[in-house]
Amino acid sequence: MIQRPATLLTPPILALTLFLLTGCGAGTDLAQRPPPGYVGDVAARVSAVDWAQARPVTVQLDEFRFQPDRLAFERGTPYRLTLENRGTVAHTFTSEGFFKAIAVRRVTTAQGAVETPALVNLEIPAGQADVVEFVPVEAGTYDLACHEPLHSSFGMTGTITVR
Ligand SMILES: [Cu+2]
Repeated sequence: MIQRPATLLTPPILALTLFLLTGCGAGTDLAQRPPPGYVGDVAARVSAVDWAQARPVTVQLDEFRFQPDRLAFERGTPYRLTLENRGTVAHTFTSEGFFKAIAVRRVTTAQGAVETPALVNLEIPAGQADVVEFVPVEAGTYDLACHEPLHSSFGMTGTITVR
């Protein structure tokens, strides 16, 4: 059966559009105990580096891209990663592989700071910024994506390399 263009205006599609615009994403999820597969000894790893030397990196998020969308980090170097949502809806910074490859010292959001969490997901509300202080541990190349509905299919993807 051939779908006519008029079906694009049916209520389910309108509901989906509202869902997209209001950004009902996965939400920020910071685990206080590392799930399986995450880096261990996080407290020891983050205390082994000089945070006064942390390198600042900023990624801007908007509809529908990460800028820059290719990130590279070096093992053993402390970073202070600022994720700025300059868009008009919530976006996530999600990379399961990368999150499992780093030791996180602290995540600071509008709700406050969380010490040594395991990152499961980061959702940044429109107009806000999260700051992630971390040390890369495992080398690899990891996929980055926004997990808000359909955003990755609109091109909101990237790559993170740890050397
Ligand atoms: Cu997004």
